[in-house]
Amino acid sequence: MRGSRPRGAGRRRPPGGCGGDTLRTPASLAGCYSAPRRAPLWTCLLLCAALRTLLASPSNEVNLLDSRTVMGDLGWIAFPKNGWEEIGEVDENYAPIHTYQVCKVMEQNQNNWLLTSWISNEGASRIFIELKFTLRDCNSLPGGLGTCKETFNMYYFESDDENGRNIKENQYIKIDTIAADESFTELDLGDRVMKLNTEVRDVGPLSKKGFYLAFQDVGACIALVSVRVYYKKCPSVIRHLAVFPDTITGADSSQLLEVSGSCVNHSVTDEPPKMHCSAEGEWLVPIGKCMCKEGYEEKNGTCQAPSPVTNVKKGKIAKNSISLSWQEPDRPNGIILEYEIKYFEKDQETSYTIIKSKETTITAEGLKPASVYVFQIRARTAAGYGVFSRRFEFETIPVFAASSDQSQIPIIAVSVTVGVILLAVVIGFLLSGRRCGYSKAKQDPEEEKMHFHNGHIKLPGVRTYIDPHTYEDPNQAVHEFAKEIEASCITIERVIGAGEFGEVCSGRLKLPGKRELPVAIKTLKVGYTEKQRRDFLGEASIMGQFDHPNIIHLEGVVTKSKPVMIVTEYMENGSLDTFLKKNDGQFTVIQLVGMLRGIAAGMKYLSDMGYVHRDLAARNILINSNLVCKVSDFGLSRVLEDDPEAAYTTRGGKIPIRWTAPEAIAFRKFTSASDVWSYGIVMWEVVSYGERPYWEMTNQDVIKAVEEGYRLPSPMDCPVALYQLMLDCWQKDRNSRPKFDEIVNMLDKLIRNPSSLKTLVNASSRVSNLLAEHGPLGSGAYRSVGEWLEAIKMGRYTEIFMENGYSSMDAVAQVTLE
Ligand code: L87
Repeated sequence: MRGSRPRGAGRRRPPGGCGGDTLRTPASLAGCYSAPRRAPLWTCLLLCAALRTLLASPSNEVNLLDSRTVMGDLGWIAFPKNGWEEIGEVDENYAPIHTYQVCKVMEQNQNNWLLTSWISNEGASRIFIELKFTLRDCNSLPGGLGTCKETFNMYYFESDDENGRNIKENQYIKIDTIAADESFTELDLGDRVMKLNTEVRDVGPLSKKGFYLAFQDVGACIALVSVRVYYKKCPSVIRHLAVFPDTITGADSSQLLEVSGSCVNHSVTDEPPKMHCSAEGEWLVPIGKCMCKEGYEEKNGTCQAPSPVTNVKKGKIAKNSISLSWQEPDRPNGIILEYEIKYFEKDQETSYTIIKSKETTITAEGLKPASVYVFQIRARTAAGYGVFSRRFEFETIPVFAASSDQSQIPIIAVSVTVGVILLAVVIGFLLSGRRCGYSKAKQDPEEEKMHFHNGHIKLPGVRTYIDPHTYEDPNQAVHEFAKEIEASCITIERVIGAGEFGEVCSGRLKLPGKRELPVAIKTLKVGYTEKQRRDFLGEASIMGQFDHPNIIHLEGVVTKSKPVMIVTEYMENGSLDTFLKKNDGQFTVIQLVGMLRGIAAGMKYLSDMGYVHRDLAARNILINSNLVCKVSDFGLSRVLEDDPEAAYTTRGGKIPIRWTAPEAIAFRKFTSASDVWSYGIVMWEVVSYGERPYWEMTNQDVIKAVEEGYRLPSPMDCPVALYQLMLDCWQKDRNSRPKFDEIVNMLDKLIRNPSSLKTLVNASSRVSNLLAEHGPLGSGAYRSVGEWLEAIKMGRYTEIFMENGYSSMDAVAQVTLE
């Protein structure tokens, strides 16, 4: 490591007026003095301290220049010649240490320039410059106070090649004045403290191939210990089975670059995966994912084919033949199309035979008697071949040993039985085909698809949600869509919540041949009624039909033993409302928009499937450690019974009033458009970090206020674009509300162009703790624009409104926030 190399010392005296100081040597730094040529003590101390504080650059920083690692001459130029000077130090390996210093604090009118050599920007358009330096405090310099300065200036000049160095001073562009007060390492020198400062500045956008840096001293006492120039990149990663390449960050310090990932080998996607590279070199807001192709399994960010065959048994062995049988691999990862059996005589591997078989048995014939044969088997799925099994060795019998022909009898018997079964299957298939045909004639095409689902035939590309109620037997529905898990595969660790049916726990799931997974588990408490069990498992029947990165993933159900359980992936950060309350004010707007984007994408998927959620609220969103939000809580009739927020309406329905669209409250018109209304409330909850919608107003007051056209006011520090989207979701006319795909597109646009999020709803126009009169803008309540403006203490603007054509409340109602 660079920082651990003990540095030697140079031979010069400290610059200018510093020479008279004598400093004591801390014992811990004694190692500095084993060097071949000695530097002044203070320089050595600084360098040792510098080295101790220098850490390797983070992986998202790419150095364009690091003065500490340049072995030869740096090639920097000082003018005038008696200004900046390089301390000709070397370390114990005689490698130069490039420290520049100047200390003309006693002389008037200093203008000392130090020019670097040309630095290529390697295609980056924003670069960072990290300086490590010491600056003497003028008070510590005897007699220097009059002219002494405590700052220096840094400049740059862009040029495509190395021919631009001899330009005039005034052609350099100033980056900043650097002072020594922000970040420093204190060096305890016994009787005094020396400060090694670190300052970082950034420059951009750059448009040429490279640049020069220049340091101007106007009379300070400086030692420039190191200069590191770098750019930032988002380092290549694999997320959700997509490879994202090394990406140089954008030119603008708030820019997010949208980067497309490419699916790893043997994986595919229907939503191209994307991520955003921030100016800080961090990957943000992952969107979409790739999935292993049928036949492949995800493992450490890659997809692999079927696992090897393990269990190979010998059958009948004769003098010229060996029969084998085996079991399907533990993880076939698809339908096994055939097996390939490779065999050869032991120690004769160069000459082998391959047999292909669709069965899990073969007989290798034409073998030599009394010889050992080596067998290896591999499976093939649509994805290709898996790896060969380990070697299995079997020996043929000698010529004179008998082999009974009786053994053929069971084989014939088995063949006949298999034949009869096959015939029965074919007849059954034909009969079921006739039933399908009959149904077809009666049903419309949409139902036909559903019918095919019910008939276990999956049509690719058709993603229509099936209401588990359509099943006569709910147990059939749950097993149609959810895997049965053996209770012994689950370890329950702790209780993390309570639901209407029982506790919610965290734990681990270890399925045979799979890696152990952290999971969440909903349990059905003992003493349940048959209806409760049906409703409880109904949620699993619904969830099991969904496969989307923003929908909580069902691992399976336990129904064959008690307690009955629903097992899902584990979301480390729990419910979104609690998580936001706990982390009030801690996220960037982009992070919040990323959360909202995820929820909208999940809801788009649900609405495309024809599923209406009815209880979309931050408490029903789960969030994982990557801040990915997933829609949760699916149910049939029980949905709302499970939700403590749900209240009985006058018509006897149980509805979470604050989250529900007026038409759903009034006449139970639940649609994806009413889910959009709830989505708007979730947006409000997210931006206000888990605040309760309509605070402590009663449900009755909320219904009344919303009916009268009042809407929640903008949360604090809310970008106008987000509040406008909320208001759009809360349009009274449900057909005027945006659709979820439009919401996703809108949020994507905002993420791509973060400056669009900079305009916040003006604090004065935010009606704190009062409901904003949006929609009709209170038009019902006020007869004229003047009356309305007076009421909101804006009467002085009446004339301006009139002059600009807003003379009626109807005209005013058309004004959007934009
Ligand atoms: O921290 C958590 N991580 N909590 C609190 C959870 C989780 C989780 O993964 N709470 C649940 N998780 N639930 C139940 C309430 C959801 C709003 C679920 C996962 C869940 C389960 C276990 C089954 C079906 C639906 C959701």
